[in-house]
Amino acid sequence: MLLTVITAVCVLSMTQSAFAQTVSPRIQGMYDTWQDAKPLSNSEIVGLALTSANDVDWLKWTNDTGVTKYVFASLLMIEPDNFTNYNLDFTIDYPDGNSTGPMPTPDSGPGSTNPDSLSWFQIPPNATVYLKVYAKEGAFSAKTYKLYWGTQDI
Ligand SMILES: [Ca+2]
Ligand SMILES: [Ca+2]
Repeated sequence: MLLTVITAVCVLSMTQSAFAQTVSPRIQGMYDTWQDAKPLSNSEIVGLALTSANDVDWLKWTNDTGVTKYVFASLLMIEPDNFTNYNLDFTIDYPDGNSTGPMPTPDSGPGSTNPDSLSWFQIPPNATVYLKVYAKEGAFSAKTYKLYWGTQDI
C-alpha cells in the first residue's frame, strides 16, 4: 500500500494547525453500523461520545473530488485518563469492488498523548474510507472523543 508513516505527534500538530475548530454537536446512540456511517466533509473535527462499552461509531468519506487525495485521521480523547483507550479501525472500499477489509491503526493509550491515527493514505477517486471508533475491553468512558479528519492534494 502507498502509506507514508509519520509520527502521531506530527500528525496531531499538523491537524491542529490546519483546521478550524469546528466541533460537531455531541450525538449519542447513532452511527452504529457502516450503513449508517456519519458522512465526513473534506476536513472536519468531529466530537462524539460512545454510549456504552459495546457502542461503536462509524464515519465515512467518499472521494468525489475526481483526483487522488491523501487522507488522515487522528482519534483523541478530550480528557485523557488512566483507563480510556479507544481504537480507530479503517476500511477502504475501492470503486472496482475491492476492499481492504477492517484494518487497525496503531494503538495508543491509556495515558498516552499519542492518538490512534491513519496517516496519509492515498485514496483514488470514487473510493470510500470507513472509520470505526470503539472502546477496548474495559476502556469505555462517557467522555467525548475527537476525530480529526483531513484530506490533501497529492
Ligand atoms: Ca454509536
Ligand atoms: Ca487506542
